[in-house]
Amino acid sequence: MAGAGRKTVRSTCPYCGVGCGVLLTPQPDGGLDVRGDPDHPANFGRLCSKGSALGETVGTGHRLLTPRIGGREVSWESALDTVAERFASTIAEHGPDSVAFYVSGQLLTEDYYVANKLMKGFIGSANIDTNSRLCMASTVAGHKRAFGTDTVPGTYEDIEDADLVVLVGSNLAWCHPVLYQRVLAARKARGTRIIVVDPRRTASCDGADMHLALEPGSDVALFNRLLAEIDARGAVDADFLGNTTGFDAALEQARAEDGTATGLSEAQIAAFCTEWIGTEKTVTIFSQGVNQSSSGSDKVNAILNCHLATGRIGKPGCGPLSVTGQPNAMGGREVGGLANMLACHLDLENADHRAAVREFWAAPTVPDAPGLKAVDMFDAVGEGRIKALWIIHTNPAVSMPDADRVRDAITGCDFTVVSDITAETDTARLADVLLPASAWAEKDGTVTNSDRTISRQRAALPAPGSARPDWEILAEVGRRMGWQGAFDYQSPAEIFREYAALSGIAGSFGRDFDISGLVGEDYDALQPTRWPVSARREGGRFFSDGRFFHADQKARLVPVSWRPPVAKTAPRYPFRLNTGRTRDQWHTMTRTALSARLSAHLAEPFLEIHPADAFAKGIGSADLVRVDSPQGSAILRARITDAVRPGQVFAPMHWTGETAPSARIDALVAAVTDPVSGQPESKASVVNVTRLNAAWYGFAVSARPMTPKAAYWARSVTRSGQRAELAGLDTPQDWEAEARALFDLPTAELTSVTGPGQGNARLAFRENGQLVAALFVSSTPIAVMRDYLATLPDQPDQSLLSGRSPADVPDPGPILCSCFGVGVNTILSAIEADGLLSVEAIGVALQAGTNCGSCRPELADLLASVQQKEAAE
Ligand SMILES: Nc1nc2c(c(=O)[nH]1)N[C@H]1C(S)=C(S)[C@@H](COP(=O)(O)OP(=O)(O)OC[C@H]3O[C@@H](n4cnc5c(=O)[nH]c(N)nc54)[C@H](O)[C@@H]3O)O[C@H]1N2
Ligand SMILES: Nc1nc2c(c(=O)[nH]1)N[C@H]1C(S)=C(S)[C@@H](COP(=O)(O)OP(=O)(O)OC[C@H]3O[C@@H](n4cnc5c(=O)[nH]c(N)nc54)[C@H](O)[C@@H]3O)O[C@H]1N2
Ligand code: SF4
Ligand SMILES: [Mo]
Repeated sequence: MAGAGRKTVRSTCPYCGVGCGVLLTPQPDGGLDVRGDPDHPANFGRLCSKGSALGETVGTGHRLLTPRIGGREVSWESALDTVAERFASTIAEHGPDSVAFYVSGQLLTEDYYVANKLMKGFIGSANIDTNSRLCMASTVAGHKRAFGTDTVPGTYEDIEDADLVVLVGSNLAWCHPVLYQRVLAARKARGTRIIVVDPRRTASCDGADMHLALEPGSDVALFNRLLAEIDARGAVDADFLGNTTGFDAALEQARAEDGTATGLSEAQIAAFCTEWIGTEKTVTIFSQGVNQSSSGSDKVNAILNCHLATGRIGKPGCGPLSVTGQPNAMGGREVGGLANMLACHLDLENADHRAAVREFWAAPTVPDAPGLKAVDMFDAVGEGRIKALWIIHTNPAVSMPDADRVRDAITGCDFTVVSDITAETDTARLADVLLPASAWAEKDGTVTNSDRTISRQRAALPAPGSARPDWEILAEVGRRMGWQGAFDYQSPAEIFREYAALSGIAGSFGRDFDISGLVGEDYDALQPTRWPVSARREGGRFFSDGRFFHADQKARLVPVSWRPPVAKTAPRYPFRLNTGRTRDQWHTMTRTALSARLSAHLAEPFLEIHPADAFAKGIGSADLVRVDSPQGSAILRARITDAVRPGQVFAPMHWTGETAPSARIDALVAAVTDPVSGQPESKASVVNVTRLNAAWYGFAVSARPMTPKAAYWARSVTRSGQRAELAGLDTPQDWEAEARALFDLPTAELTSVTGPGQGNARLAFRENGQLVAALFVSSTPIAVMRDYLATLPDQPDQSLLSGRSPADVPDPGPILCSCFGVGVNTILSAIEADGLLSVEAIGVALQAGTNCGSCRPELADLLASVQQKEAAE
């Protein structure tokens, strides 16, 4: 509870683009109490598992506290001078295009604004790109082609008014959980139907009426069929078509295809078209299954074409809705964070726009050509064309495609600066200069969520050490490079006001993004506000007047045709590799992996593979597999499941050199991009999968951090320390020496049981009589009660060496409900023993699923599997 006298601060969750409001109350012990803000229009008090666990991630143990040069701690003066001097001398010698910034959709708008102003206005290059290139670029390109600007037409409220929600390439249940809860609430209130279009069966399918497991990359073929059917069934809105051009060409192109590329049956396609065409109030939500594709922009336009042809846009309860990934992915688009945009949705290629921005900034120059997009930028770094690089709030050595090559490029760069909150990331370890940034709970600014709502982020905790907010670090460097006046900011409020004023100029050019109405607003008290906010208009939906942002005010239907993914499967690489997210981890895990609760959901990197493929490859259920692509290889745990189709495999994107070095999945992803947006095809690489012939498998728990060195390892935190999965290709001669090195326990007291073979051993270490670490090894994948053991040393340890829980402590199994720590085994036995028939009944009996609700789809799945099993018996 909020401590007496402690001030509660209203802020925003720093994870996904739903943009939930949070109430933050600092605790006497330095911790933070985090609640959902009941008054925030995105979540009305709800939080998902990640938001609920935010309080567990604000510790300072892992934080970078002081600037470093070459690994040595230095003063801010020295670090900032070095950065400014090196950038200035590189520019003097090699020109402005020899430097680059690579930034992030998690930066606050004010940070982003300063970075963009520094690069585009003062350094005079457009070489600033962002991880949003890997995320939202195809949507931006699709929106601009169709609407003339990057405008999200609808709002979250449209979901509540919809009769049909189509999720295309979106695992909303895991990636935008609070929005998914809003979809489910609509379903309960008005019977809204849900269709999921995804090659893989996901948690979002559990509540769905229809799941179309289309061929990877074939969305254009599906929506082209839909467009042809819309016409054939007389569903075109002829009046609305008057607000558009390009219908005939788009239709002709659509008709040239028959939908076979989707791999779906005629009956499935017909059923989909009937639902879609027959339901006026349809919202099509799309995300990375659409964007992260070599035909991503075309996929976006194929969807927009159908909404434009039926006039289902700009009206309550219908429209296309691209859900943004990062908390400020939308703000980054507004502020011009991409290499081919100017601030406030102004166009870099437009001379009038450039002149206006230049005058407003009193800038020496504004480049007239787009800068390098992410993949090209790191190519240029690798080739030595970029000689000074500043990476802010992103971890490209893990998250970029062809990640080993990107890692090598950064390593080889003459001068790399990294701003991060921790030194323990794959990218930060490569920096020449490392700058400590304040984290979300320590800084002030604004973010924009998926439905254009701008919310304040407010500081609730002091920044540890000498960490400083990103905008301030950037402004310091700008001043040191000689532009005192332009970067003389004292507060984020000042930056926001300047930005809002610039947007007024954009508004006068007829651009959509205009928040000039907020110039005089009290920044500290700013309430969640949906843009635009100007004398011309406020909030609401766009396009209800049928007017768009092309010069003729008409929208464009864009003729598109299906193209398969660029990488082709072949006998050497017979599987299609899909990648994405899990429920409780955020990207490269630098924050979510600090929470024992979140880490318990899926504690290891894995590869989903179909049972038939696993059988054919001789892969058993707990086996490790080696995954090879033309770019790189990985070792992952096999998860045999028919959620993926034969010939396809899926792996999460989260694990890193810090958490599981053999599982950096982007090392396997080819750096092919969409020709229009430059967005990488992160979901359609080709790989081979083989069973890993490990000599030994291990499981370790320790009260302290471990330093594993095996061919395969994955570590995660537990309530009382760390746990790790291990496997090696050669059996060590001396298990005791191995274990002492792993645990860094040279002298602790040892109890050990060594099995008959070299590959079997159980070792437990004590200090002062207290159990501090244990290692279990076996020549086959081992079945120990991991979740029980992970509670060490909280638990009595008499049965530790047996690897089983004592009779009176049942093994809860893998944790499903992270809020209340309820495991699969506990739920299964309650379902069976108490005859629970619904997710609600499980909630009443065990509390599972009753807080954030993120695990409700998995609970439903578990119930269904028990019911199926019972039906079969
Ligand atoms: N828990 C969690 N939530 C997050 C994040 C996180 O890291 N963790 N990250 C946030 C960010 S930045 C983003 S961008 C969003 C992403 O949110 P989502 O896009 O929902 O997440 P992904 O898992 O990347 O991909 C979505 C789905 O696309 C499917 N897919 C793959 N290929 C195709 C295809 O060709 N067609 C179609 N139709 N589908 C395909 C995949 O099987 C996958 O289920 O999530 C945000 N929310
Ligand atoms: N294979 C595959 N690859 C993908 C994707 C995929 O689906 N599949 N998805 C792509 C997408 S959509 C995205 S958005 C990217 C995400 O990929 P990244 O952006 O690389 O991942 P994050 O872990 O979010 O990195 C954020 C970094 O910022 C640091 N940080 C946290 N707070 C602050 C702060 O306040 N200031 C500063 N300066 N640093 C801070 C964190 O410690 C962390 O190192 O991954 C992309 N890569
Ligand atoms: S849905 Fe979850 S991760 Fe996304 S903003 Fe809300 S609480 Fe944060
Ligand atoms: Mo993203």
